[in-house]
Amino acid sequence: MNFKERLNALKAEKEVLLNRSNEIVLPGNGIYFRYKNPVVTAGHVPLFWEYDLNPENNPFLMKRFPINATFNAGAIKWKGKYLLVLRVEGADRKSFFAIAESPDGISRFTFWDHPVTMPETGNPDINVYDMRLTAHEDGWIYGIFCSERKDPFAPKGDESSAVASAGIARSRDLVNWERLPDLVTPSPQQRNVVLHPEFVQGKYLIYTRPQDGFIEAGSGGGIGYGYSDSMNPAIIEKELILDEKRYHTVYEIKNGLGPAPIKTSKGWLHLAHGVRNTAAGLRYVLYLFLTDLADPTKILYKPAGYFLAPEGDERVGDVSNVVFSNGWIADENGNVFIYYASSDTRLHVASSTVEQLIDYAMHTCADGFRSMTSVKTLNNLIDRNITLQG
Ligand code: M1P
Repeated sequence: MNFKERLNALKAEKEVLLNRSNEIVLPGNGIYFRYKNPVVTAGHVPLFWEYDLNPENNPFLMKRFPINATFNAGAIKWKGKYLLVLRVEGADRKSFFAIAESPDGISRFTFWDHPVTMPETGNPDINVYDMRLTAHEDGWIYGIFCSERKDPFAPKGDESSAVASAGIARSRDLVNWERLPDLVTPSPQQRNVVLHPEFVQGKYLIYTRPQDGFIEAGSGGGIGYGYSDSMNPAIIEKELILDEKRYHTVYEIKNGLGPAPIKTSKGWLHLAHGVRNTAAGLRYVLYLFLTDLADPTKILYKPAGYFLAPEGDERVGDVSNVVFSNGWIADENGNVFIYYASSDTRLHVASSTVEQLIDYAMHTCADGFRSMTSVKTLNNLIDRNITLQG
């Protein structure tokens, strides 16, 4: 194939992928529906990102900037479109943010021409990822993300120890971003930091995930929170724990909040990820809980176990056995699109409604933390169903 023939073939292939519809997978579990196809993959990036399209510079039509993966996306409905701020990772392992939009939230996601140019602070980020978007009542759209830098105290020869902090930026149009100072907290490292959309007692409520080291949450007890008078700079003086890690649960090793919570008539819906250890390595699943409307730091309902776990092809990727979510969109009609990535490789959607998610949160049994309590819960259900059948 010559240059022109290959380019035409690549264009045709891209056209098919970008215009592909998506299909609900029936019958579902009553809580949400999965979809047949991932919504964004590395294949979705424009050809003019990966290739130099000038035959004089690139006679073999080689990829000059290969993209490795597109995953962990913040999400927002913006001017009638469903927008994702994806973590795009190049073959060089660096992540950056790029926006893809869709007319219906489940298919035809198309990247904007340019990725986000995120300004740096005086201490440049080495890697940025996992943006949580919050349209705050102060009028700004905030993007809080992980900023990773080399650990300045790493011993000579240690080229992997890193420090994770919460980078903060804000925008009014999602194109121009103002970078603010990184979040300051009592904990040495932070990841999975999320801004609550409303003021609480006149302050910014910020959910945190204190951690001792880059990978290990260590003594960081779970999903935390604190208050800041301002976002410029955002300073939390006292960090408290909202949802702690616990032995023999799906979040025994670590957990972290997903997207900003959704306000409902019954409370704030939260989606989070939990991590447990297995002989095959860490396993990441999603779980859900509901907090008090007046006091979003008080958990009212928390179903036992996971809400969504990796299935089928989702189990395999660059970091296998992982699902991760940092974006969801609640539509005006009550539909909810939950964007989750699988195995740090590609992004999927699941759809539900606020009504179903509240029902799930309020009427699914809480964890009894022992096999015996699980058996009691199951027997209770069986007996009620047998009675029903007469
Ligand atoms: O590889 C799984 C996930 O690991 C990290 O999440 P956490 O801080 O909870 O361990 C993040 O690097 C995330 O991007 C990644 O998906």
